[in-house]
Amino acid sequence: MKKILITGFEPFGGAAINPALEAVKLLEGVALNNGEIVICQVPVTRFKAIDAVIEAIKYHQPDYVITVGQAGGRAAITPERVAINIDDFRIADNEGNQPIDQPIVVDGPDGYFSTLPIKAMTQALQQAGIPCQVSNTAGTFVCNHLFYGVQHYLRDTRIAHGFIHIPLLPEQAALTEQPSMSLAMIAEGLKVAAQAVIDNEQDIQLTGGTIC
Ligand code: PCA
Repeated sequence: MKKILITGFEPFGGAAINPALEAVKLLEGVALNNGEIVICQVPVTRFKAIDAVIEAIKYHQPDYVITVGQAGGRAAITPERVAINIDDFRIADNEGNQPIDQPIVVDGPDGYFSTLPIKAMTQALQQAGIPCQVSNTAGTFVCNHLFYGVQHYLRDTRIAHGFIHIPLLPEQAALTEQPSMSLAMIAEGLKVAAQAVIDNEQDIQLTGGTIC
């Protein structure tokens, strides 16, 4: 029986909700084939986000960790390929921090790849009828910060970790032309992704690149 920790960010940038937190709340205690989901809530702050997830890892002792955040403008659920060692915040975090070009870990490696089977996750969601694409950038805000920091913390362990960005909810996008996805589909997508992690020790070969 595998334990998978799925974390969700709190609202940020003045918003009232974050679909990541709403979806993760729906997944608390959900049973998978050969697995179960535990969750944790994460503040959108440069100096607290990583520690919140580390505390949850210590408490739950999971086999796998999926960190989840909102990505306005994206039309699909997007497992991230890589985290980079840079904080360059276009807006302030929830405690007013707005670093420009600061390393997340001084003298840390430039980047960490996801250690989750991102192609298998992507294919599983697509086969379930849920829009999903590999993403090759998690940005330079708190989501990338958390992805990098947790990957750094777990670098010498057997615990696999990766980050997934999700679209806005329809109610968040209602007054705009931005794409959105229902909360039910986002939650189902994260559950399918978690099952794919448990089912795929090795990743599969699937095109996930882009041409600029
Ligand atoms: N999305 C932001 C931070 C929190 C969240 O849910 C990001 O993509 O960095």
